[in-house]
Amino acid sequence: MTDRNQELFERAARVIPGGVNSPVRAFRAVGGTPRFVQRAQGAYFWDANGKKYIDYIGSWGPMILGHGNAAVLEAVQKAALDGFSFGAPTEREIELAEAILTHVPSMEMVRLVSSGTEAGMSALRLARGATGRSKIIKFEGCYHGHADALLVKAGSGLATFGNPTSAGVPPEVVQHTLVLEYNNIPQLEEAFALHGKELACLMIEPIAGNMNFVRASVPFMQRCRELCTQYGALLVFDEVMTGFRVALGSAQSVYAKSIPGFKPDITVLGKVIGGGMPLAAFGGPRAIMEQLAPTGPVYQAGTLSGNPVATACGLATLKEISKPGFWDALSARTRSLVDGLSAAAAHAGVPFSADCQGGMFGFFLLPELPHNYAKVMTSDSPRFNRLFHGLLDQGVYIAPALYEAGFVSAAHSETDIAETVAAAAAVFKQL
Ligand code: KE4
Repeated sequence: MTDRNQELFERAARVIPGGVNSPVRAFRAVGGTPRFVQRAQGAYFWDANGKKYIDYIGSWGPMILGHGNAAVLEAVQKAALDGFSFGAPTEREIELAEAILTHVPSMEMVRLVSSGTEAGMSALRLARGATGRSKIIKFEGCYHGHADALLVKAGSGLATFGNPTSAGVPPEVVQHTLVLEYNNIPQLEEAFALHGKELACLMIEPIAGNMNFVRASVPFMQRCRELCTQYGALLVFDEVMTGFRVALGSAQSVYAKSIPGFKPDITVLGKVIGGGMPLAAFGGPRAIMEQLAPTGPVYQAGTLSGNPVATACGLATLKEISKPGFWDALSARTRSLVDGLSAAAAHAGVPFSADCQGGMFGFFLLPELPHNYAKVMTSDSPRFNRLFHGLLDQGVYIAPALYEAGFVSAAHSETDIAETVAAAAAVFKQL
């Protein structure tokens, strides 16, 4: 039988670099042929051969309600009939902004944009504009979109500034970016002692979903907050992935439970707030946000910012996830998956550690949860790839890379979880 995924992949590669519009989709890390999605519904999608998969990517986070949620679909269809895009303000942008601010009290104002990269890039420019400083801190293993200044890997050591991770990024663009080790408090303190007064911001993924699933420890996060305050740098929370995904109040509400009064200065959001449509945002206190054009000197703009169809999708999504009981049910479902996988791995004698929060999870073929990038990368990559393909063959679709997180939606049933665990148990036995 002809494999339509393979046919489409070969055809795509003739006209689109690598056959994909975002590199991780090409299966380069795991090998094999990407599955071309024909359609999706609820917790599932069907590929070009008509094969059904239980979907644990959900567009890398946005599809928290599952695919084709009826209320969201109705809102999008209605909005589309009223017009696709105006380049002029609409009431629904206000409604979405108000909904976001309701659940993220650290923000008094928010600017809507079209992608997480755009939001992170703009937040960085805002932090630099608001402080008049150029230097920034990011952490190895955290990804904040592909803006030049953030495509940086660790330098040769502490206090040496980063080197570009991508061709096309001039060294002078990353000369102000200091890359530190996640969860390393002594190194953080040393960096602030050396550069604190020149730092515009520290940008961090509070739960690093781009290292699969690594939490910033509470003491580490507390020191990030204290040192930013002490030196006048802004704490920028990149919650593109964790925002409205790990909790209704996002990851910052999880840290506020352990650190009384905890708030970042700027928050970057995306994914869930667009419900699968191109929409992201960044926000913070009024005094910072009013530095943005047209009220302030920091320029930022976008043709499709606050797009009327995307805001309808996002607003309907936020409305659904704000309903009573939503988070208890989603968290329980995710926990059920993680516990089931852990038990299956233990039964098969496979080293395994996992963690989850709300509708986001991660697991490692390591006996203990790693706490930084170097540890994550000690994972047995070939073994992960065999697990990935073993699951894929059984119709379970997890991230095609060991450093990516996984996502459960409200549409995933306990039956889906049981089928997933059974599929994993079969693969663990021969891993
Ligand atoms: P986008 O520009 O892809 O919308 O967002 C960039 C971004 C920013 N910050 C964080 C914490 C993110 O996770 C992302 C994007 N996440 C990846 C998944 N690791 C998107 C998938 C992809 O690149 O295709």
